[in-house]
Amino acid sequence: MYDFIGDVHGHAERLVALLETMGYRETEVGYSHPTRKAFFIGDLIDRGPAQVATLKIVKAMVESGAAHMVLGNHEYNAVAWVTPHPDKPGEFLRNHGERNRHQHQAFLDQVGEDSALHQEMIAWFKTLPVFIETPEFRAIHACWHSAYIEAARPFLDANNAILPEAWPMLSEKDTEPYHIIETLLKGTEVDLPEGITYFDPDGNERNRTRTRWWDEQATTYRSSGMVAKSVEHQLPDTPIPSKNLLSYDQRKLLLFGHYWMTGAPQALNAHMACLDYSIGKGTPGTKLCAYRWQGERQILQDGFVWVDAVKPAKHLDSGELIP
Ligand SMILES: [Mn+2]
Repeated sequence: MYDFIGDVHGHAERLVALLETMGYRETEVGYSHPTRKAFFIGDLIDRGPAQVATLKIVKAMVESGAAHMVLGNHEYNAVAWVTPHPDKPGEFLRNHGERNRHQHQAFLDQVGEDSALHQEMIAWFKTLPVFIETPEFRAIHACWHSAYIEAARPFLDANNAILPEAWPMLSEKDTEPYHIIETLLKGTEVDLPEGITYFDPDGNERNRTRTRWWDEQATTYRSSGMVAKSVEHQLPDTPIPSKNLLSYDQRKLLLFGHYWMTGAPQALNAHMACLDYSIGKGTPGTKLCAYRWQGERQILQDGFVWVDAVKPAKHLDSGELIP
């Protein structure tokens, strides 16, 4: 049985707290549980304070057989960042512009850009599967849609890891392969109707929005669009063309991450749970969340466990009771 763990984003100390809460203990080959396995849903890196420690914990668990992991968009981007563009000398599959560097700088600083450790982690990221499916469940970082899963298969090896020769194709913007991997690892986006734009809270004018692809009731730009509450009213409350709406077939449990959920962890519906509770922000109220699966065919509220991003001033690890 598996304990699915959401996006960690470099919060190693909180990861250890979560693992210990769930009964995992450190052994000479890393953390493990006597009867269960951990299952990381991607995005170990970027943003947080202890990304190398996070990688070392999880990589040891995967290598010892104590855990599985699927590729997150941040690990995908990390590989594309270091992979030379085959046709453009001096360039990389992910461009090194200001915005991309800013998003990745904490990782580069912590791991040491081009260090042996950096290369070791990149080599490991390349082995991670894009998705894992068993007879009972499916796991992917951002979005499961059967047609996209099938379309991705020619780019994947027998373990569902990206084939070495497929990386350049998947990174070529405005192509079908790029759209496929973007959807699986980064989720869905939709263009607003012709001529319609909105301004995000930073004042940037935008003509696209991410969508809540898992919510079958959300069929308009406003109800499905993922924008800050304060600007939601700018989105038209008109239907999104059905060809742009993805839906999940609900045939198996689906565990994913990526979406910066807030509040108390809970199922999205009977078969779907997003386990990213925004620890990447590291602010009070954000959480590192897991779902402890016991073989059930529907998501149970009792299955959610979590630790807060911000460690309480006093806690019970030492056995000391708070008066
Ligand atoms: Mn993500």
